[in-house]
Amino acid sequence: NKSSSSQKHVAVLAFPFASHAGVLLGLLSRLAKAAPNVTFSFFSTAKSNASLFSSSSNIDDDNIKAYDVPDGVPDGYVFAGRPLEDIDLFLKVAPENFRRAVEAAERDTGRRVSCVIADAFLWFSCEIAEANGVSWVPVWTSEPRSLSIHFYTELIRQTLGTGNGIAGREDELVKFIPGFSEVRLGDLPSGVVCGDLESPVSVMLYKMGQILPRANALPINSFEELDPPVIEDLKSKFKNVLNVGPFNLTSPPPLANISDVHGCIPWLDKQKLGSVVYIGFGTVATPPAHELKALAEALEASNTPFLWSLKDNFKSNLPDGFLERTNVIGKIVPWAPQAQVLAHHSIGAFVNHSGWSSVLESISAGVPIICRPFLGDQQLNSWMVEKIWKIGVRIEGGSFTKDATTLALELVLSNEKGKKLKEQILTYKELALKAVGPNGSSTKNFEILVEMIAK
Ligand code: U2F
Repeated sequence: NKSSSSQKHVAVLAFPFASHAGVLLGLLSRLAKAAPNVTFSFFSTAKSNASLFSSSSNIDDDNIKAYDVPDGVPDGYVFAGRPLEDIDLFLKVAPENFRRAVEAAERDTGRRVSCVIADAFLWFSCEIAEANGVSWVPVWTSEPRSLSIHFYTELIRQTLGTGNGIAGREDELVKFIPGFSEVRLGDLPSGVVCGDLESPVSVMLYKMGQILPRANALPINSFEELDPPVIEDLKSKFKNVLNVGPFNLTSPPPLANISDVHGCIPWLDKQKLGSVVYIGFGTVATPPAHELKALAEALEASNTPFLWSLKDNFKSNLPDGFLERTNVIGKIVPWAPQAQVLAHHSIGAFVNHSGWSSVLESISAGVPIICRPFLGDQQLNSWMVEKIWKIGVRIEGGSFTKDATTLALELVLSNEKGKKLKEQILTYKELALKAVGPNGSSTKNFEILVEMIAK
C-alpha cells in the first residue's frame, strides 16, 4: 500500500451520463459525513460536476473536492447523431483521463490515493486501484439481478447462443443462472445475447462482469431483503457484497431536493387521495411520438388526473388540443421533484420506464408501478416488478397503446388488483425502511463500508 500519509484519500470515479453520477455522489456525501477525516476526490466531466455541485445541490461536505475529467469530445467534433455517441467518445479516452486526473488530485492534496471507489461501469478503475496497490470498490447503482447477468454473460452466451439463435425463444426461462428460475430470456438486457454485442456499452458491461471478482467490496443501491436468492449467489462469488440502499432513503442524489419551481406539490394538494398518476421516464428514455400520443389519449379518455414530467420539446407529440382540454385534470412539467411527488398522498400510481432509482423511489413511497421499459436493465426490472415482487404491472404488449394504457390505469387505480399491488408494495416499503433503520441490513453494511475506507 503506497498510501503514506495517515490521512486517507479516496478517489471516486463517476460515470457522467444519465442519473449515475448523482447516485454515486449521494452515496459519497453520506460516506464523507461518516468519515470526516478522509479526503474524497470526486471525478466527473465538467458538465456533470457543474450540475451536481450547483447552488441548488445539497452537497456541501468540506472533505469532498470535485475534479473535472475531459468528456472525450475532440475539438471541433460534429456529432453524427449515432445513439450513445457521447458515451462512446467518453469511454475511448476515459482510462487515461481518469488516471491523469487521479494523479493531479494526489499532487493537489499532497496525499496518495488510499482507495478507489468507482461506478462499476468504469471497469478499468480496477487497474488504477491495482497500479496504486489500493482497494477497488465498484458501486452498482441498479438492481443486483442485472449485475448478476453481466457476471454470467459468458456462461449465458455459451448456453443459449447469441444473435439470430435467440429469435422466437424469448419466453424460455434462464433457469441455469442462480435465482433466475422465473426470468425470461426476452427480459435480459440488450447486448448480452441479442442486440449489438459489440457496442461500447455492451463491451463495457461485459468487461465489467469479467473483472468484478477482483473488487474488494461491492456496494449496491438495493437492500438484501428485496432479492435474497441473487444476493446470496453474488455473496458466494464476490468479496463484501454490500447492499447499502435504497440510496434515496439514506443519501438522496444532489438534486433530489431542488425546490418545487413548477408548483407540483401545491397542485397535488388540491387532488383527491390516491387519484393522480405520476408519469416520468427518467433521464435517458422518452417514448416515441406515437406512444406519447397513445398515453395522452388514454389519460384523457379515462379522465385520469395526471402529473407528467415531460420536456417541452416533446409536447408537440401530444394530440391536438390535449393540453387545453386537460388543463384541469392534468399538469405537465419539464422536471418534477420526483421523490417528494411520489410521497404525496394524492399519488395513486407511477407510470415509468423501470429505471432503478424510480423503482426504489416508488417502493419507498408505497406507490404501485405501471412499467414501460426501454433499455438496459429496465426490462429485467419491470419483470421483477410485475412477476416477482407483484408491485406493479407491465403495459400489455410492451408499449403504450390507448387501450393497453387505459386498461393498466384502471387496473392499478380503481380495481381490486390495484389494492393488492398497493398492499404488496407497502410490505416492501416496510422492509426498505427496516433495512436502513437502526441495526438494519443496509445500515450494518454501510458501517462495514465506512470501516474499509476509513481504517
Ligand atoms: C438510468 O436510469 P435513469 O436515470 O433514466 O432513471 P432512474 O434510475 O429512474 O433515475 C432517474 C432519477 O431522476 C429523478 C428521479 C430519479 O432519482 O427521482 N427525476 C426527478 O427527480 N424528476 C424528474 O422529473 C425526472 C427524474 C438507466 F437508464 C436505468 O436503466 C438504470 O436502472 C438507472 C440506474 O443505474 O440509470
